[in-house]
Amino acid sequence: MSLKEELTALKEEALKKISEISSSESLERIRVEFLGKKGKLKNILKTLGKLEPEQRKEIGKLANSIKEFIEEKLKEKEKQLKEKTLQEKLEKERLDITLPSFWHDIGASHPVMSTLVEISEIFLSMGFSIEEGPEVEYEEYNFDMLNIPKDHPARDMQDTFFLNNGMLLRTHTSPVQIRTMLKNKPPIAIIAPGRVYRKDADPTHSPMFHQIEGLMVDKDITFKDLKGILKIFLENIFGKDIPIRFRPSYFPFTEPSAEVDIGCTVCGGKGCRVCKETGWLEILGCGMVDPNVFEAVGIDPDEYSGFAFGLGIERIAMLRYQITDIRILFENNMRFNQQFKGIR
Ligand code: 2NL
Repeated sequence: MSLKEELTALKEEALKKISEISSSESLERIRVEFLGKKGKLKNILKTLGKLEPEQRKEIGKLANSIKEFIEEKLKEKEKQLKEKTLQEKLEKERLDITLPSFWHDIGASHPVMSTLVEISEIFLSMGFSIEEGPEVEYEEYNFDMLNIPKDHPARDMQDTFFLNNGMLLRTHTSPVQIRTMLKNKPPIAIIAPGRVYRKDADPTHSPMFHQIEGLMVDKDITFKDLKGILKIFLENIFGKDIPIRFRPSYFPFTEPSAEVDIGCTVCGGKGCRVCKETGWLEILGCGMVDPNVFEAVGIDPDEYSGFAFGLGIERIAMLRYQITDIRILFENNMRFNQQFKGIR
């Protein structure tokens, strides 16, 4: 056999063997068999030196192209093998995502949140909209513009969380109403629900609690509007026959101001521990927006009037669900939260 014939036969043999490869180990073995230092190609070329220069050049060229051809085929095979291995792996590790998962607890809405949502829905049904604002506030928005004097005890270090940048954690959601009045012209009818912060901690006070404040501003809003709206609200949440009374009170940001009581839901007005034998429960504070507040936000108090009110959500939730210690609301014990699932 001539060298040329030997090379062509080698090419055929390699092609056949490569096509039969089924693993990366045998691929490596075949590579060494044909292209290795002591491989078949090298073996054939041993006698190359005995040839005429002209022939040597020709055979050399042929040998080179066969080497490249085999390398190319090996590379192709390697790619096929990798693809095959991946497919096998994917097939073997297939996940059935339709299988049911492990059993786990189903959550329940927190009593404070279900109370907040229920109160919000009553006001939304009367045409109020919801406004929100930041919990870190300016002293101006939280106190000054609400006509709360610089020496007012509520500003005291003992009551307010002051931050070292001159700001504070809002002590009520009133700054949301201030921001709304700065931003929008009357008519305004909004509620502002959210977290508020005061340095207070005992069975009925938590340093973080939730409030809803309400504000209505337009021409000719009167105390009658305030009474009517609050009556609808209280009857919706505590029942159509709930006794309601307005008591004169004082807030720096309203004039006149009132506190609103309902007949004790525990004893029905006879007197008990919860109502401290008075037969009444304090539910919210309210009043007509003080002219100084209107002036601070650029609303003309001779042209417009309005009412505002504020209530603590935890207090209402505690009355509704007969909870006596506020702190249990913030333990986030699932067995506690589960008890109020679906209770209205
Ligand atoms: C309470 C009393 C109240 C307000 C909050 C308010 C807001 C603006 C102007 C005037 Cl921007 N008033 N809010 C008014 C009266 C009472 O809250 O006992 N809250 C728990």
